[in-house]
Amino acid sequence: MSTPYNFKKVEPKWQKHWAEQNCFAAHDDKPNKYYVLEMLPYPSGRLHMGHVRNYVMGDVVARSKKAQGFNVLHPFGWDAFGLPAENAAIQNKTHPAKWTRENIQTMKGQIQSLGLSYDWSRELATCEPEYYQHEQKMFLDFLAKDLAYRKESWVNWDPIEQTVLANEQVVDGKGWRSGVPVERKLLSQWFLKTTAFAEDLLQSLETLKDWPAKVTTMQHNWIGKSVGAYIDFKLNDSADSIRVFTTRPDTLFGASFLAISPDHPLATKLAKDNKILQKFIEEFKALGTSEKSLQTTEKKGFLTHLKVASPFEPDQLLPVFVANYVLMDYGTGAVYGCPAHDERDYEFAHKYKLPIRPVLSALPHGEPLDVSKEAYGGEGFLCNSGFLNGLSIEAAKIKAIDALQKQSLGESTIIYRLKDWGVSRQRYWGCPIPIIYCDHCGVVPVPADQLPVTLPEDVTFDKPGNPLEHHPTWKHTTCPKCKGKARRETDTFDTFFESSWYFLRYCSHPTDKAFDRSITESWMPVDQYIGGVEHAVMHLLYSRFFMRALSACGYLKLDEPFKALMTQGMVCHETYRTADGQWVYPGDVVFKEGKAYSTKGEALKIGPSEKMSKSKCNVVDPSDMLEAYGVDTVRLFILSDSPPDRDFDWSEAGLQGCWRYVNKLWKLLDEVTEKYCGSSGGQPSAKAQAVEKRLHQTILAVKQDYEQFHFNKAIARVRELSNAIEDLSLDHKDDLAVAYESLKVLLQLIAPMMPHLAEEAWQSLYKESGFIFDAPWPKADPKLAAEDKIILAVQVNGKMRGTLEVDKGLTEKDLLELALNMPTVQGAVADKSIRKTIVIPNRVVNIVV
Ligand code: ANZ
Ligand code: ZN
Repeated sequence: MSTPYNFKKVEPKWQKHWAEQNCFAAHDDKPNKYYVLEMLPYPSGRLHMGHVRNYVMGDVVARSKKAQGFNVLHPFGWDAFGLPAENAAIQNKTHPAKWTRENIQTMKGQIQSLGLSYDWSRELATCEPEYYQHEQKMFLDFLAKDLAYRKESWVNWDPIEQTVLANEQVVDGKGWRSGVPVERKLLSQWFLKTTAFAEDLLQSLETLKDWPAKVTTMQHNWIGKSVGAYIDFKLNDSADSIRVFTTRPDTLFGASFLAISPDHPLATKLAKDNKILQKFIEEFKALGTSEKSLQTTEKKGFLTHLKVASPFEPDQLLPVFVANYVLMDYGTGAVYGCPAHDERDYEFAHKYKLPIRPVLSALPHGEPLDVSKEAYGGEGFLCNSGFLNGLSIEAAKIKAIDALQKQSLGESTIIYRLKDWGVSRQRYWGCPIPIIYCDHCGVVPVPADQLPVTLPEDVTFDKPGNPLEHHPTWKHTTCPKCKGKARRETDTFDTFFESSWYFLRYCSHPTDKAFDRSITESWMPVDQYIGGVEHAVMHLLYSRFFMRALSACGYLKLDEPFKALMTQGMVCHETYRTADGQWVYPGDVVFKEGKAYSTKGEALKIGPSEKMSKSKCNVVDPSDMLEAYGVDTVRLFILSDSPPDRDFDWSEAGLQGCWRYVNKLWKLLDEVTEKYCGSSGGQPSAKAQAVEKRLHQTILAVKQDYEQFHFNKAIARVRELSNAIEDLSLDHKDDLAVAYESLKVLLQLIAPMMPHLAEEAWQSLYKESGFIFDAPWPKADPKLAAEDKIILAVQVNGKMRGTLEVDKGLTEKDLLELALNMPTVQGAVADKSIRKTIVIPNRVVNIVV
């Protein structure tokens, strides 16, 4: 009697055993280390399918490495600080800490039900002082090494919320929650000096061979190296000059104006006694700080009374504008405009009727290019440019810079688009910045022996702004230096601070320091990191910066935190809408003859598959699926459909297909193991021998599939193999033996993906005493795996005339004879004489007549 697969019993059973036996503990003291990590989640309170996909992939890597004998570190933790907890506090009147800790408990339960092979003894939550105290120390060390500093900077300020908004939180110039126009405000903020490592962060991208090219390209562009020059334009009415940054010093003879940013100190100075300029600057400030909003708004300028001399033609006086397209925090906040060869300058020059002078021609000493319709930004040779005439752009750049340097009017330089990282947030639910302000001593870091600076628990959220600021006592303290009255910094760190080093603490988590250097160095770098491509720049770049900064402070010696990176695609689902546009959840849709209806019978419109999101109701709750189908079916489905880096379409039909397979496989296992009563030592049928061959080929291929994240291919191969086994006659004693042995190996191959079913079959059906992942990984016999037939192309005079399937190892003479026997070949050769034959082993026989 066969027993149906009862996932409701089997899955919790093995999860319990694995946990009790501490199966997934990583061993600091053992060799053969392998570190696999998924990006740590924010504890929002509910697990979604994106999480499931991410963690299941990581688990397959971890389990397959463990089964192959590696000492695997696979930890888990929570990115527990952040704004949603504060919003929840305001809405539901719960404390952020309580809300966060409860969410962690719920989500942990959900994650554990997925049967993931985590070493839970290393779990961490970034909101706990035992974690964040160490980053306060890191900050002090960064300060001492000049890798952290304070400066005034422009921020998006929400006047209602009384807080700084990130660019993404400004929607159409308004605060995302308050809906009132955002102001630009100059605020004193703490920065980490990411730019100190700009060149290294850029160059080292070359070493990240196992990162997706799209991610390294994004970092490359984000760092944005520009080679160019600073040029000083002398003011005609004073000894001062205005310094600009340009990448095109070759076009200097085409300059027709100078433009400075509305945030430029000179603009501020001029605005002091100019109401119109004041208004111009205010309008600009209303734009917000995002680069995008600055690029898309119409270019506008304010003409000042100032004039500057063109460096190579001092008699040429150029007007100076304050222009809204010049950013203060790039280069020097000032540019010279060359309308003929720069699009933005062209638009500006048209508007303000400024000269457009082409200085490039197609050929050396040729006619100037036509710029009557648009700017020309391409290659060419200099003209209208005095001593630069006839030179290529590259040669002219060098010569121009040389001349500028000689006259002390400029110098060559390299600048980066990368900015220092502003880490101050006016928030409660974050790590307090360990700084004290004293009227006598100024800015005083909290001494290391007074750390941690912990968050007060008794805070209220009834007023806008930062609760730490409103707290009656917390910010009042004494100055560590003069012991006088002083104030604490009430800003907290950007939460990317926590996620920049958490992977170090998983390796070792002493109480007195962030991590134990030698243990952490023995695990790092992370061998395989897995997460969303949305972190291509911020998180992944900040982490790379942190390794360099921590190395500079003597914490460890390491540049790159993540050796290999895999960015998984999104989980998508069709959308459903009623005639009046209401979204409908997939669970409330009934299908009849391919058409969708609501449970009330209303016809629905089926929309394309899109990323699962609550706003479109196209989400499927993992808990419902686990409840209905069990973990292994969900795992199998989420791995089987598409390559991991692509988007994945969730469908009930696909899931049911996997459900049927799980049951079919179990039935086969059950039957084979029940019937099997030892091998008779006889000869298996040809069919069974073919199964053996396929088995060895599958062993070889699946190992590679795991290495290359081709889980979908691995599943397809295993399914083919099990189909072939199912096809054998179990009444044939020797074939039954083949089925028995092959299925056992198949279990090992599929165990990383379907761990519960595999474990149950291994121990309950095959009566093995150890865990399946502790058994030696199956080895393929290359001789058995090798195909003994090969297929050759047969050509006459290079033209394809057919193929030959032949045994391996035939001689050239044999092959030729076989080829000449082919009717198509005989037709092509006819009565011509054979002049030459070319045989490329295992590939081609070519007959030349
Ligand atoms: C003169 C010029 C002539 C320029 C020409 C371009 C073409 P990337 O490659 O991004 O570094 N620029 C410099 N600082 C700026 C700022 N703060 N805000 C807006 N634009 C700024 O671009 C460098 C070019 O962007 C610089 O070279 C400058 O315009 C402009 F035919 O100088 B160029
Ligand atoms: Zn003091």
